[in-house]
Amino acid sequence: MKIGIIGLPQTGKTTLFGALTRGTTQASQSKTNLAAVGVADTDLDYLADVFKPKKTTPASVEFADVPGIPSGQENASRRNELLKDVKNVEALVEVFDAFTQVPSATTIRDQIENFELDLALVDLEIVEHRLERMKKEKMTPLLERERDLLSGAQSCLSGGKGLRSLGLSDEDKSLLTSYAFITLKPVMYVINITMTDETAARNLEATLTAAADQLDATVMVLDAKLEREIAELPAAEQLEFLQEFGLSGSVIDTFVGRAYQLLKLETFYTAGEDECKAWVIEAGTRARGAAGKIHTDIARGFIAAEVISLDDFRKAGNSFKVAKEKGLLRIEGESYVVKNKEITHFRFNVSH
Ligand SMILES: Nc1nc2c(ncn2[C@@H]2O[C@H](COP(=O)(O)OP(=O)(O)O)[C@@H](O)[C@H]2O)c(=O)[nH]1
Ligand SMILES: [Mg+2]
Repeated sequence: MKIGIIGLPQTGKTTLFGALTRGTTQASQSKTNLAAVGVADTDLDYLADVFKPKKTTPASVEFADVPGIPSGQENASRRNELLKDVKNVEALVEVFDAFTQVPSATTIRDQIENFELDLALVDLEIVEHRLERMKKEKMTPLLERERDLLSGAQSCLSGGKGLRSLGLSDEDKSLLTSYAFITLKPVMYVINITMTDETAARNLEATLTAAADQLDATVMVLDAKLEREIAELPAAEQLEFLQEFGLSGSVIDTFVGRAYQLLKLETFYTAGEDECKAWVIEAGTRARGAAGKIHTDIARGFIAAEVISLDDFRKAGNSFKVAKEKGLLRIEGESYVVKNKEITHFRFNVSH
């Protein structure tokens, strides 16, 4: 599960990437940087507190920090080249410079519109190329449906709007999957400010969020430079630093959590003395599929899933034994749809 960090040059992408990786990665400005970042999770912390395992493994999201994407017609080929690196990402973080000037909601909205326009042109080229070729093809009902969708996409994109704004159904989106349209990917707009006043920043975020009337879009206002400085400090000095600036805390954990939500992912836990681990699944995954995340053998030899919600686990005094006695631990079959944040253990048998 990968998220691409993109934007114009010099907007703070690599600085944000540095904050995400706590400065542990030597980041390049000319090549795409990659790193997996753990998702902070108080429920996993809770389980680790109960079981005191040897190892605790959070869910993680991979971030790709792509070199700056230049604007303007003359840069079209460079833009296409760089955007190849985000073809295979599931969501985008688009970073905007709001630190060189005092940010206003209007100027930020203009920046977002201009950048989206550049991206829309990239998608438009793909759409027009395909529509042209389709003219020579023999039509089937499915191809006709696809052509109609592409025609709709063409008008949307020529109007300078991203495909997100069409609010396509999941079914229509899946017909378009192979095109990997950039403006159809869920997006988080990061407004990179110089943090002076937290309340003002949160207000700006609320204003921009209300204006982001598109589906699959969310807004976060943060100070990438400050976040990186905090991330690189030893834990003991972080609090002191924050107090000095009159700030309540880092927002990097919130950022990663919101990015995870953007991917529409869910989590189930396995918990024990050896390891407490958060496993990542797509919403709607069934028990056998979830088992396969752990090991293909467990999916193959699947017998049953023992499932309990975190709430019920707490009610049972953090004990699987008590939970079983109280009937709170459920036994589910392979087609059970695993719910977000359940503790799930699998019974399996692999005989050859
Ligand atoms: N004042 C200020 N400067 C920033 C901020 N974020 C990035 N910069 C500076 O802007 C320049 C470009 O940042 P960088 O992260 O390399 O941009 P990129 O080209 O988008 O990767 C660097 O000199 C950063 O120190 C910020 O939030 N505030
Ligand atoms: Mg960079």
